[in-house]
Amino acid sequence: MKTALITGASSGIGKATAIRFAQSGKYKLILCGRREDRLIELADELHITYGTQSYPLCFDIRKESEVAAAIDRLPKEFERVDVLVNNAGLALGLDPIYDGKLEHWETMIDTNVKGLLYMTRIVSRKMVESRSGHIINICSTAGKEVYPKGNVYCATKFGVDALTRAIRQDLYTFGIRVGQVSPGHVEETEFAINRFEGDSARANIYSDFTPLRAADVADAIFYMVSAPAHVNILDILMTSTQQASAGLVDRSGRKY
Ligand code: NDP
Ligand code: 8X3
Repeated sequence: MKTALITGASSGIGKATAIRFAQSGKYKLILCGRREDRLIELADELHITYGTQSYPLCFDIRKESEVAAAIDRLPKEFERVDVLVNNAGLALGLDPIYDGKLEHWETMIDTNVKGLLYMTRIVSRKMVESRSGHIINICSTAGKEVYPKGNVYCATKFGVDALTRAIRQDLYTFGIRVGQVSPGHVEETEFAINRFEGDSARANIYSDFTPLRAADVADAIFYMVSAPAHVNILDILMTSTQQASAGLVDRSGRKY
């Protein structure tokens, strides 16, 4: 049985990914996030529904010392991580550069870029030793094209896009696979409500078109890990049928 570590498993895409891996019956799971109650609840649910063995691991990914301590306290049966899904991340605000909030910028950079780096550094070391493993980053269409007021969030996702390709070049000779999924708008997540800091009117961005669902992204991630060992999928760029680019969304109603 392989072990998959999923960051940001307490909500949205990470939670859906945990459920998808559990459904396969082929993985033990390390479920990461800051909200321990959510991780415990998910671990219980996966155990009852699918018989999955999960280990909730609570830490703030922005703090390197917490990341290191968390990986250090993994019990023996979860020590070897075969799949790392670097999913934890967020957007904060939608402001022109001159109105940007420094705390928003720092939180996005610390979480989306530095947190991903802390996780990858520590977990990839063990993968290099064992000459195997698979790392999947969650990028975004925001890592492919910028949009007005997306400035720093887009920059962090362009950073993820560059890191995925750079990490691939560092690890391919060790038999470690590296790739990313780059989704457009995804509902069944807390992404929009967090971006607009609880303002539900501003966060109401999915009512006039059908976006991707968190489970669609989870399916793509699971497809990547399920490909034969000699196949490395570098990037799955995916949007809903009603979204053609960051700025092109058919908002004529929910069609699906
Ligand atoms: P959610 O807000 O639903 O989930 C974000 C997850 O990240 C939560 O589980 C949260 O856990 C975790 N997280 C955030 N900050 C930290 C932190 N400091 N330390 C540890 N964990 C943290 O959003 P999504 O599921 O949508 O987001 C997942 C990823 O998908 C992100 O990287 C996002 O940028 C990306 N994405 C999202 C899209 C969308 O439209 N929804 C589209 C494209 C990409 P907790 O709060 O418990 O710590
Ligand atoms: C999330 C998609 O377009 O809101 O990464 O930036 S978008």
